[in-house]
Amino acid sequence: MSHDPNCIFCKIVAGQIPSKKVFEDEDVLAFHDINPWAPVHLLVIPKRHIASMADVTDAEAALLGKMVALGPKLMKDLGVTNGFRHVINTGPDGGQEVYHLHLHVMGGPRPWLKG
Ligand code: DGP
Repeated sequence: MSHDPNCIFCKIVAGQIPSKKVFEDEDVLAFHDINPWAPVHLLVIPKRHIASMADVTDAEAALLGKMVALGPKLMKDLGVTNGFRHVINTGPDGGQEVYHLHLHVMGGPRPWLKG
């Protein structure tokens, strides 16, 4: 399925729900997470509906690579110079809440980490 009308991130792709977009091309969209865990917290998603990493096929390897490689570029654009994290949550035990594949890219100082 390329678009799921019940999926919140498909609605963001379609412009039916607003988001703070930072990048878009024909394959992927990146926007600020509504509930950030870090000073800069982006979500990078495929435009077509893929429910989770458990649904990714070999044919989507290039798409995944594009999503991962976008993170560093966007962090640099947003002035994050001292490191960042990539996280993908998959399935109930992986803590996934939104079932449209998304890569969290989180950067900036983390006050809860001491030393
Ligand atoms: P996960 O637990 O990996 O499925 O994370 C889902 C993330 O999606 C969570 O950090 C909050 C974010 N999120 C949920 N709904 C919206 C929304 O409508 N807009 C934006 N920008 N982010 C959302």
